[in-house]
Amino acid sequence: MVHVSSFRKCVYILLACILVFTICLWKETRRGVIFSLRLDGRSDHMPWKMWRWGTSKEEIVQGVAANGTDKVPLSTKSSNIKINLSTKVIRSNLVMKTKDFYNALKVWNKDSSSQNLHPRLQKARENYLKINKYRVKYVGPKYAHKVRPEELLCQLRKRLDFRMITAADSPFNTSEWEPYVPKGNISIKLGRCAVVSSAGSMKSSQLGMVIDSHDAVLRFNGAPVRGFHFDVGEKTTIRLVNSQLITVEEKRFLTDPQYNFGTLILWDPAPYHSSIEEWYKKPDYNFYGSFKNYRKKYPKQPFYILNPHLQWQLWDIIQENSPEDIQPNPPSSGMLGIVLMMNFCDEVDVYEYLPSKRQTNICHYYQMIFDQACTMGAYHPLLFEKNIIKHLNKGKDEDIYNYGKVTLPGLRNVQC
Ligand code: NCC
Repeated sequence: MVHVSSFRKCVYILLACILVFTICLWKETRRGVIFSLRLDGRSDHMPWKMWRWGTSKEEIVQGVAANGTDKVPLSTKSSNIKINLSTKVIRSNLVMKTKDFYNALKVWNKDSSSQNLHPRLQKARENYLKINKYRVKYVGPKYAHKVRPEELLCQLRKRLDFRMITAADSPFNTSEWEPYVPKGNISIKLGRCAVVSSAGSMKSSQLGMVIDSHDAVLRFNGAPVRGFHFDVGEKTTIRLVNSQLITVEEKRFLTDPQYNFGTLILWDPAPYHSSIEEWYKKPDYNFYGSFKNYRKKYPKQPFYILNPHLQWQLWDIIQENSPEDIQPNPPSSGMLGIVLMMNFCDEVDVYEYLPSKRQTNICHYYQMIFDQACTMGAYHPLLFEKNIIKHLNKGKDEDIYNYGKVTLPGLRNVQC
Protein backbone atom coordinates (compact mmCIF):
# COMPACT_ATOMS: atom_id res chain seq x y z
CA MET A 1 0.00 0.00 0.00
CA VAL A 2 2.72 2.41 1.04
CA HIS A 3 4.54 1.60 -2.14
CA VAL A 4 1.53 2.30 -4.34
CA SER A 5 0.75 5.67 -2.74
CA SER A 6 4.36 6.90 -2.98
CA PHE A 7 4.41 5.79 -6.62
CA ARG A 8 1.22 7.79 -7.20
CA LYS A 9 2.79 10.82 -5.52
CA CYS A 10 5.77 10.57 -7.84
CA VAL A 11 3.52 10.39 -10.90
CA TYR A 12 1.53 13.47 -9.72
CA ILE A 13 4.74 15.43 -9.12
CA LEU A 14 6.03 14.45 -12.54
CA LEU A 15 2.78 15.50 -14.22
CA ALA A 16 2.82 18.81 -12.35
CA CYS A 17 6.41 19.42 -13.51
CA ILE A 18 5.48 18.69 -17.12
CA LEU A 19 2.52 21.06 -16.85
CA VAL A 20 4.65 23.88 -15.41
CA PHE A 21 7.31 23.31 -18.06
CA THR A 22 4.71 23.39 -20.85
CA ILE A 23 3.19 26.63 -19.53
CA CYS A 24 6.65 28.23 -19.31
CA LEU A 25 7.48 27.17 -22.83
CA TRP A 26 4.16 28.48 -24.14
CA LYS A 27 4.70 31.82 -22.39
CA GLU A 28 8.20 32.11 -23.81
CA THR A 29 6.89 31.37 -27.28
CA ARG A 30 4.30 34.11 -26.95
CA ARG A 31 7.02 36.51 -25.81
CA GLY A 32 8.76 35.98 -29.10
CA VAL A 33 11.11 33.06 -28.82
CA ILE A 34 10.99 31.29 -32.13
CA PHE A 35 11.77 27.66 -32.11
CA SER A 36 11.73 26.18 -35.51
CA LEU A 37 12.60 22.83 -36.82
CA ARG A 38 13.85 23.38 -40.31
CA LEU A 39 14.68 21.14 -43.14
CA ASP A 40 18.31 21.31 -44.14
CA GLY A 41 21.06 22.66 -41.92
CA ARG A 42 21.88 25.88 -43.68
CA SER A 43 24.88 27.82 -42.60
CA ASP A 44 22.94 30.81 -43.87
CA HIS A 45 20.14 30.39 -41.43
CA MET A 46 19.34 34.04 -41.41
CA PRO A 47 16.80 36.19 -43.14
CA TRP A 48 17.47 36.88 -46.77
CA LYS A 49 18.36 40.50 -46.19
CA MET A 50 21.35 39.41 -44.19
CA TRP A 51 22.85 37.66 -47.17
CA ARG A 52 25.27 40.35 -47.92
CA TRP A 53 28.96 40.06 -48.54
CA GLY A 54 30.95 40.94 -45.50
CA THR A 55 27.92 40.79 -43.23
CA SER A 56 29.56 40.57 -39.86
CA LYS A 57 28.37 38.44 -36.96
CA GLU A 58 27.72 41.66 -35.02
CA GLU A 59 25.38 42.96 -37.72
CA ILE A 60 23.51 39.70 -37.68
CA VAL A 61 23.16 39.83 -33.92
CA GLN A 62 21.85 43.39 -34.09
CA GLY A 63 19.41 42.39 -36.75
CA VAL A 64 18.01 39.04 -35.79
CA ALA A 65 19.99 37.47 -33.07
CA ALA A 66 21.68 34.86 -35.11
CA ASN A 67 23.84 34.41 -32.05
CA GLY A 68 21.02 32.49 -30.54
CA THR A 69 20.95 30.16 -33.46
CA ASP A 70 21.67 26.61 -32.58
CA LYS A 71 22.14 24.31 -35.50
CA VAL A 72 22.02 20.56 -35.36
CA PRO A 73 22.49 19.39 -38.91
CA LEU A 74 21.47 15.82 -39.46
CA SER A 75 21.79 14.32 -42.85
CA THR A 76 19.94 11.29 -44.13
CA LYS A 77 20.77 10.14 -47.59
CA SER A 78 18.78 7.67 -49.60
CA SER A 79 19.41 7.68 -53.34
CA ASN A 80 18.61 11.25 -54.29
CA ILE A 81 16.77 12.08 -51.09
CA LYS A 82 18.55 14.22 -48.54
CA ILE A 83 17.10 15.42 -45.31
CA ASN A 84 18.96 17.82 -43.11
CA LEU A 85 17.37 18.92 -39.90
CA SER A 86 18.33 21.91 -37.89
CA THR A 87 16.88 23.68 -34.93
CA LYS A 88 16.92 27.38 -34.39
CA VAL A 89 16.22 29.39 -31.30
CA ILE A 90 16.07 33.12 -31.58
CA ARG A 91 16.16 34.88 -28.26
CA SER A 92 13.14 36.96 -27.36
CA ASN A 93 14.97 40.19 -26.58
CA LEU A 94 16.49 40.26 -30.04
CA VAL A 95 13.45 39.47 -32.12
CA MET A 96 12.42 42.24 -34.52
CA LYS A 97 10.04 44.77 -33.12
CA THR A 98 7.55 45.42 -35.90
CA LYS A 99 5.81 43.27 -38.48
CA ASP A 100 7.08 45.51 -41.30
CA PHE A 101 10.66 45.09 -40.22
CA TYR A 102 10.14 41.35 -40.05
CA ASN A 103 8.64 41.32 -43.53
CA ALA A 104 11.43 43.47 -44.89
CA LEU A 105 14.02 41.07 -43.59
CA LYS A 106 12.45 38.01 -45.07
CA VAL A 107 12.92 38.68 -48.76
CA TRP A 108 15.76 37.83 -51.09
CA ASN A 109 18.74 40.18 -50.92
CA LYS A 110 19.87 41.16 -54.41
CA ASP A 111 23.49 41.13 -53.22
CA SER A 112 23.39 37.54 -51.99
CA SER A 113 26.82 35.97 -52.05
CA SER A 114 28.04 32.42 -52.52
CA GLN A 115 29.76 32.74 -49.12
CA ASN A 116 26.38 32.49 -47.47
CA LEU A 117 25.55 29.23 -49.17
CA HIS A 118 25.64 25.91 -47.38
CA PRO A 119 29.24 24.58 -47.54
CA ARG A 120 28.02 21.69 -49.73
CA LEU A 121 26.71 24.17 -52.32
CA GLN A 122 29.85 26.32 -52.07
CA LYS A 123 31.89 23.21 -52.83
CA ALA A 124 29.61 22.31 -55.75
CA ARG A 125 30.10 25.77 -57.24
CA GLU A 126 33.89 25.50 -56.85
CA ASN A 127 33.88 22.08 -58.49
CA TYR A 128 31.84 23.27 -61.44
CA LEU A 129 34.26 26.18 -61.84
CA LYS A 130 37.13 23.67 -61.97
CA ILE A 131 35.42 21.24 -64.34
CA ASN A 132 34.18 23.92 -66.75
CA LYS A 133 32.29 21.35 -68.81
CA TYR A 134 31.08 23.79 -71.46
CA ARG A 135 34.54 25.34 -71.95
CA VAL A 136 33.51 28.81 -70.88
CA LYS A 137 36.10 31.46 -71.66
CA TYR A 138 34.53 34.62 -70.39
CA VAL A 139 36.41 37.72 -71.48
CA GLY A 140 33.78 40.37 -70.88
CA PRO A 141 33.70 42.95 -68.13
CA LYS A 142 33.12 41.81 -64.58
CA TYR A 143 30.95 43.90 -62.38
CA ALA A 144 32.61 47.15 -63.41
CA HIS A 145 29.77 48.98 -61.70
CA LYS A 146 26.30 48.07 -60.53
CA VAL A 147 24.01 48.86 -63.43
CA ARG A 148 20.60 50.36 -62.90
CA PRO A 149 17.59 48.10 -63.59
CA GLU A 150 16.77 50.13 -66.73
CA GLU A 151 20.26 49.48 -68.14
CA LEU A 152 19.98 45.80 -67.30
CA LEU A 153 16.66 45.58 -69.12
CA CYS A 154 18.28 47.18 -72.16
CA GLN A 155 21.06 44.59 -72.04
CA LEU A 156 18.45 41.82 -72.04
CA ARG A 157 16.52 43.40 -74.87
CA LYS A 158 19.51 44.17 -77.09
CA ARG A 159 21.74 41.18 -76.50
CA LEU A 160 19.42 38.19 -76.30
CA ASP A 161 18.53 36.23 -79.42
CA PHE A 162 15.06 34.86 -78.71
CA ARG A 163 14.71 33.00 -81.98
CA MET A 164 13.70 29.37 -82.20
CA ILE A 165 15.38 26.86 -84.51
CA THR A 166 13.63 26.84 -87.89
CA ALA A 167 13.87 24.77 -91.04
CA ALA A 168 16.25 27.45 -92.35
CA ASP A 169 18.92 26.75 -89.72
CA SER A 170 21.66 24.37 -90.78
CA PRO A 171 21.85 21.43 -89.98
CA PHE A 172 18.09 21.37 -89.41
CA ASN A 173 17.55 22.36 -93.06
CA THR A 174 17.72 18.77 -94.32
CA SER A 175 14.93 16.44 -95.49
CA GLU A 176 15.53 14.38 -92.36
CA TRP A 177 14.36 17.30 -90.21
CA GLU A 178 11.94 18.95 -92.61
CA PRO A 179 8.75 17.31 -91.22
CA TYR A 180 9.65 18.12 -87.62
CA VAL A 181 11.02 21.65 -87.27
CA PRO A 182 8.74 24.65 -87.75
CA LYS A 183 9.17 26.67 -90.92
CA GLY A 184 8.99 30.02 -89.17
CA ASN A 185 10.00 31.52 -85.86
CA ILE A 186 7.63 31.57 -82.90
CA SER A 187 5.34 34.56 -82.98
CA ILE A 188 3.60 35.26 -79.70
CA LYS A 189 2.43 38.59 -78.33
CA LEU A 190 0.89 38.38 -74.92
CA GLY A 191 -0.41 40.76 -72.26
CA ARG A 192 -0.11 39.92 -68.54
CA CYS A 193 1.78 36.68 -68.05
CA ALA A 194 2.66 34.41 -65.16
CA VAL A 195 5.72 32.23 -64.72
CA VAL A 196 5.25 29.46 -62.16
CA SER A 197 8.42 28.12 -60.58
CA SER A 198 8.36 24.48 -59.56
CA ALA A 199 9.58 25.24 -56.03
CA GLY A 200 8.25 23.36 -53.02
CA SER A 201 7.03 26.68 -51.63
CA MET A 202 4.25 26.74 -54.26
CA LYS A 203 2.56 24.12 -52.10
CA SER A 204 -0.22 25.60 -49.93
CA SER A 205 0.20 28.95 -51.65
CA GLN A 206 -3.44 29.06 -52.80
CA LEU A 207 -2.25 31.08 -55.78
CA GLY A 208 -4.07 28.99 -58.39
CA MET A 209 -6.83 31.48 -59.21
CA VAL A 210 -4.46 34.44 -59.30
CA ILE A 211 -2.14 32.56 -61.64
CA ASP A 212 -4.98 31.54 -63.95
CA SER A 213 -6.20 35.16 -64.13
CA HIS A 214 -3.16 35.97 -66.27
CA ASP A 215 -3.46 35.96 -70.06
CA ALA A 216 -0.78 33.30 -70.34
CA VAL A 217 1.07 30.96 -67.99
CA LEU A 218 4.50 29.36 -68.40
CA ARG A 219 5.45 26.19 -66.52
CA PHE A 220 8.60 24.08 -66.40
CA ASN A 221 9.55 20.52 -67.21
CA GLY A 222 7.34 17.92 -65.51
CA ALA A 223 5.54 20.37 -63.18
CA PRO A 224 1.95 19.07 -62.99
CA VAL A 225 -1.29 21.00 -62.60
CA ARG A 226 -3.53 17.98 -61.98
CA GLY A 227 -4.11 17.60 -58.27
CA PHE A 228 -2.36 20.93 -57.56
CA HIS A 229 -4.61 23.46 -59.29
CA PHE A 230 -5.59 25.19 -56.05
CA ASP A 231 -1.96 26.21 -55.55
CA VAL A 232 -0.54 26.46 -59.08
CA GLY A 233 -3.56 27.00 -61.34
CA GLU A 234 -4.66 25.02 -64.40
CA LYS A 235 -3.74 27.18 -67.36
CA THR A 236 -0.63 26.17 -69.32
CA THR A 237 0.12 28.35 -72.32
CA ILE A 238 3.80 27.47 -72.66
CA ARG A 239 5.84 24.67 -71.12
CA LEU A 240 9.61 25.04 -71.20
CA VAL A 241 11.27 21.64 -71.05
CA ASN A 242 14.91 20.68 -70.85
CA SER A 243 16.47 17.98 -73.03
CA GLN A 244 16.93 15.68 -70.02
CA LEU A 245 13.18 15.58 -69.43
CA ILE A 246 12.33 14.60 -72.97
CA THR A 247 15.16 12.06 -73.34
CA VAL A 248 15.14 10.10 -70.09
CA GLU A 249 12.51 7.38 -70.45
CA GLU A 250 11.33 7.38 -66.81
CA LYS A 251 10.07 10.93 -67.28
CA ARG A 252 7.38 9.56 -69.63
CA PHE A 253 7.44 12.56 -71.92
CA LEU A 254 5.94 10.64 -74.82
CA THR A 255 3.10 9.09 -72.86
CA ASP A 256 2.12 11.52 -70.09
CA PRO A 257 -0.89 13.56 -71.31
CA GLN A 258 0.12 16.59 -69.23
CA TYR A 259 2.51 17.59 -72.00
CA ASN A 260 -0.21 17.79 -74.63
CA PHE A 261 -1.28 21.34 -73.70
CA GLY A 262 -0.13 24.65 -75.08
CA THR A 263 3.16 25.36 -76.79
CA LEU A 264 6.26 23.37 -75.91
CA ILE A 265 9.72 24.89 -76.01
CA LEU A 266 12.76 22.67 -75.63
CA TRP A 267 16.29 23.71 -74.68
CA ASP A 268 19.55 21.82 -74.38
CA PRO A 269 22.83 22.99 -72.83
CA ALA A 270 25.35 23.80 -75.57
CA PRO A 271 29.10 24.39 -75.45
CA TYR A 272 29.89 28.04 -74.64
CA HIS A 273 28.96 30.27 -77.59
CA SER A 274 29.10 27.37 -80.03
CA SER A 275 27.46 27.54 -83.42
CA ILE A 276 24.27 25.60 -84.02
CA GLU A 277 26.32 23.05 -86.04
CA GLU A 278 28.85 22.51 -83.23
CA TRP A 279 26.06 22.07 -80.69
CA TYR A 280 24.21 19.68 -83.01
CA LYS A 281 27.22 17.36 -83.03
CA LYS A 282 27.51 17.49 -79.25
CA PRO A 283 24.18 18.04 -77.52
CA ASP A 284 24.10 17.60 -73.75
CA TYR A 285 21.32 15.03 -74.15
CA ASN A 286 20.73 13.38 -77.48
CA PHE A 287 17.13 14.52 -77.72
CA TYR A 288 16.64 14.16 -81.49
CA GLY A 289 14.84 10.80 -81.43
CA SER A 290 12.42 11.80 -78.63
CA PHE A 291 11.72 15.14 -80.28
CA LYS A 292 10.87 13.53 -83.61
CA ASN A 293 8.76 10.80 -81.97
CA TYR A 294 6.74 13.40 -80.08
CA ARG A 295 6.24 15.46 -83.23
CA LYS A 296 5.05 12.35 -85.07
CA LYS A 297 2.58 11.56 -82.29
CA TYR A 298 1.29 15.12 -81.82
CA PRO A 299 1.99 16.92 -85.12
CA LYS A 300 -0.51 19.71 -84.39
CA GLN A 301 0.96 20.83 -81.09
CA PRO A 302 3.45 23.68 -81.48
CA PHE A 303 6.85 22.44 -80.35
CA TYR A 304 9.95 24.60 -80.76
CA ILE A 305 13.65 24.16 -80.05
CA LEU A 306 15.25 27.21 -78.48
CA ASN A 307 18.34 28.41 -80.31
CA PRO A 308 21.43 27.59 -78.20
CA HIS A 309 22.85 31.12 -78.36
CA LEU A 310 20.33 32.55 -75.92
CA GLN A 311 21.53 30.54 -72.90
CA TRP A 312 25.12 31.83 -73.11
CA GLN A 313 24.15 35.38 -74.04
CA LEU A 314 22.04 35.37 -70.89
CA TRP A 315 24.82 33.72 -68.90
CA ASP A 316 27.24 36.49 -70.00
CA ILE A 317 24.82 39.14 -68.75
CA ILE A 318 24.47 37.38 -65.39
CA GLN A 319 28.27 37.04 -65.08
CA GLU A 320 28.84 40.63 -66.10
CA ASN A 321 26.49 41.78 -63.36
CA SER A 322 27.83 39.51 -60.61
CA PRO A 323 30.85 40.30 -58.43
CA GLU A 324 31.90 36.64 -58.22
CA ASP A 325 32.61 33.90 -60.73
CA ILE A 326 29.31 32.22 -61.38
CA GLN A 327 28.96 28.51 -62.20
CA PRO A 328 30.09 28.03 -65.83
CA ASN A 329 26.89 26.14 -66.63
CA PRO A 330 23.81 27.42 -68.46
CA PRO A 331 21.16 29.37 -66.56
CA SER A 332 18.26 27.35 -65.16
CA SER A 333 15.06 26.71 -67.08
CA GLY A 334 13.54 29.18 -64.61
CA MET A 335 15.74 32.06 -65.74
CA LEU A 336 15.39 31.15 -69.41
CA GLY A 337 11.60 30.98 -69.06
CA ILE A 338 11.47 34.35 -67.34
CA VAL A 339 13.38 36.15 -70.08
CA LEU A 340 11.37 34.35 -72.78
CA MET A 341 8.15 35.58 -71.20
CA MET A 342 9.62 39.08 -70.85
CA ASN A 343 10.09 38.91 -74.59
CA PHE A 344 6.55 37.65 -75.33
CA CYS A 345 4.53 39.63 -72.77
CA ASP A 346 3.77 43.18 -71.69
CA GLU A 347 4.26 42.32 -68.05
CA VAL A 348 5.40 39.19 -66.23
CA ASP A 349 4.54 38.03 -62.71
CA VAL A 350 6.92 35.34 -61.52
CA TYR A 351 5.81 33.13 -58.62
CA GLU A 352 8.09 31.50 -56.05
CA TYR A 353 11.29 31.91 -58.00
CA LEU A 354 12.33 34.25 -55.21
CA PRO A 355 11.12 32.36 -52.16
CA SER A 356 8.24 33.66 -50.07
CA LYS A 357 7.56 33.13 -46.39
CA ARG A 358 6.76 29.53 -47.37
CA GLN A 359 10.39 28.95 -48.33
CA THR A 360 11.32 25.32 -47.85
CA ASN A 361 14.01 22.91 -48.83
CA ILE A 362 11.45 20.65 -50.45
CA CYS A 363 12.66 20.81 -54.01
CA HIS A 364 9.38 20.69 -55.96
CA TYR A 365 5.76 21.24 -54.97
CA TYR A 366 4.93 17.89 -56.54
CA GLN A 367 7.63 15.64 -55.02
CA MET A 368 8.96 14.95 -51.53
CA ILE A 369 12.62 15.48 -52.35
CA PHE A 370 14.63 17.67 -50.01
CA ASP A 371 17.52 19.55 -51.52
CA GLN A 372 18.48 23.14 -50.97
CA ALA A 373 20.30 23.14 -54.31
CA CYS A 374 16.94 23.38 -56.09
CA THR A 375 16.40 26.87 -54.65
CA MET A 376 19.96 28.10 -54.24
CA GLY A 377 21.70 26.34 -57.13
CA ALA A 378 24.50 23.83 -57.48
CA TYR A 379 24.81 23.13 -61.20
CA HIS A 380 22.89 26.23 -62.35
CA PRO A 381 24.03 29.69 -61.21
CA LEU A 382 20.65 30.13 -59.51
CA LEU A 383 21.84 32.41 -56.71
CA PHE A 384 23.17 34.94 -59.21
CA GLU A 385 20.13 34.62 -61.48
CA LYS A 386 17.92 35.40 -58.51
CA ASN A 387 20.02 38.44 -57.58
CA ILE A 388 19.39 39.83 -61.08
CA ILE A 389 15.65 39.15 -60.91
CA LYS A 390 15.41 40.84 -57.50
CA HIS A 391 17.26 43.85 -58.92
CA LEU A 392 14.72 44.07 -61.77
CA ASN A 393 11.63 43.64 -59.60
CA LYS A 394 9.07 46.44 -60.04
CA GLY A 395 6.80 45.01 -57.35
CA LYS A 396 6.87 45.29 -53.58
CA ASP A 397 8.97 43.27 -51.13
CA GLU A 398 5.72 42.50 -49.39
CA ASP A 399 4.53 40.62 -52.49
CA ILE A 400 7.71 38.56 -52.51
CA TYR A 401 7.26 37.80 -48.85
CA ASN A 402 3.60 36.81 -49.13
CA TYR A 403 3.33 35.31 -52.61
CA GLY A 404 6.91 34.88 -53.83
CA LYS A 405 5.77 37.30 -56.53
CA VAL A 406 8.12 39.41 -58.63
CA THR A 407 6.80 41.74 -61.35
CA LEU A 408 8.93 42.40 -64.41
CA PRO A 409 8.30 44.60 -67.43
CA GLY A 410 7.96 43.19 -70.92
CA LEU A 411 11.07 43.92 -72.98
CA ARG A 412 8.98 45.28 -75.88
CA ASN A 413 8.11 48.33 -73.80
CA VAL A 414 11.64 49.01 -72.59
CA GLN A 415 13.08 52.26 -73.91
CA CYS A 416 16.80 51.96 -74.62
O1 NCC B 1 13.75 21.41 -61.03
P1 NCC B 1 13.32 22.09 -62.27
O2 NCC B 1 14.62 22.66 -63.01
O3 NCC B 1 12.45 21.35 -63.21
O4 NCC B 1 12.56 23.43 -61.86
C1 NCC B 1 12.15 24.40 -62.82
C2 NCC B 1 12.67 25.77 -62.41
O5 NCC B 1 12.02 26.22 -61.22
C3 NCC B 1 12.94 26.97 -60.41
N1 NCC B 1 13.01 26.37 -59.06
C4 NCC B 1 12.74 25.06 -58.87
C5 NCC B 1 12.78 24.53 -57.62
C6 NCC B 1 13.09 25.36 -56.55
N2 NCC B 1 13.10 24.90 -55.29
N3 NCC B 1 13.36 26.65 -56.75
C7 NCC B 1 13.33 27.18 -57.99
O6 NCC B 1 13.59 28.38 -58.14
C8 NCC B 1 14.30 26.94 -61.13
O7 NCC B 1 14.49 28.15 -61.80
C9 NCC B 1 14.14 25.80 -62.11
O8 NCC B 1 14.88 26.01 -63.29
C10 NCC B 1 15.92 22.99 -64.91
O9 NCC B 1 16.34 24.15 -64.66
O10 NCC B 1 15.62 22.57 -66.04
C11 NCC B 1 15.70 22.04 -63.71
O11 NCC B 1 15.40 20.73 -64.20
C12 NCC B 1 15.57 19.62 -63.32
C13 NCC B 1 15.21 18.33 -64.10
O12 NCC B 1 16.09 18.17 -65.18
C14 NCC B 1 13.78 18.49 -64.63
O13 NCC B 1 12.89 18.71 -63.57
C15 NCC B 1 13.37 17.26 -65.43
O14 NCC B 1 13.23 16.18 -64.61
C16 NCC B 1 16.99 19.59 -62.79
N4 NCC B 1 17.13 18.46 -61.86
C17 NCC B 1 17.97 17.47 -62.06
O15 NCC B 1 18.70 17.40 -63.03
C18 NCC B 1 17.98 16.40 -61.01
C19 NCC B 1 17.24 20.88 -62.01
O16 NCC B 1 18.58 20.90 -61.56
C20 NCC B 1 16.98 22.09 -62.87
